[in-house]
Amino acid sequence: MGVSVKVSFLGYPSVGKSTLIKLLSGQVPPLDYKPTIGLDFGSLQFGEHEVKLWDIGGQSAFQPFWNQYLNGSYLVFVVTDSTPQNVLQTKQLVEWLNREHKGVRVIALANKQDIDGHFSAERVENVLHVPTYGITAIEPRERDKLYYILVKELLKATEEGEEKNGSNE
Ligand SMILES: Nc1nc2c(ncn2[C@@H]2O[C@H](COP(=O)(O)OP(=O)(O)O)[C@@H](O)[C@H]2O)c(=O)[nH]1
Ligand SMILES: [Mg+2]
Repeated sequence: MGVSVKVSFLGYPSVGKSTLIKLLSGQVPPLDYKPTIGLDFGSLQFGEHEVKLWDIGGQSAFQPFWNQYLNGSYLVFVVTDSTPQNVLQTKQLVEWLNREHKGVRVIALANKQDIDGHFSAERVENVLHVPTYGITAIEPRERDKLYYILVKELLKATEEGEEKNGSNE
């Protein structure tokens, strides 16, 4: 029987979290911006497993809830819109995650790579110090790319978990 795996998306408003989740879930992302109130969800099948996608608002007003929302995540995608200002803000989210959720695998998505003046994935990675992938969530053709990033990182998270268990024996 398949298991259910939780993957969280954390980031400031309007960086593209909901659009990324819709893209992964195979829905056509709407282009008009509808802010997510509280929490949003998506899901996809991965073999016999279900991957639950949690969309977590990064405004500091919601910060008291992050611990509860992130609890049980197998993987956390931190999303930035790749503008210099947002990349710097997002660094604080990553630092908070590293402090509060030490064990969890954190990956950055440098979204909106189609916009002029964006930071490349490499530049974002140099600021955030976590593995970073460039993506354009409004481009339906990027779905496969995002899907393979997710699969690759889920496998890595599994390997890391097994290594940790092994070293404890
Ligand atoms: N140009 C561009 N716009 C995007 C991209 N991803 C999302 N958007 C737009 O940015 C706005 C906010 O996206 P949304 O997913 O709602 O952000 P959220 O607040 O992080 O959930 C929407 O108008 C999206 O259409 C992208 O890769 N490129
Ligand atoms: Mg949203």
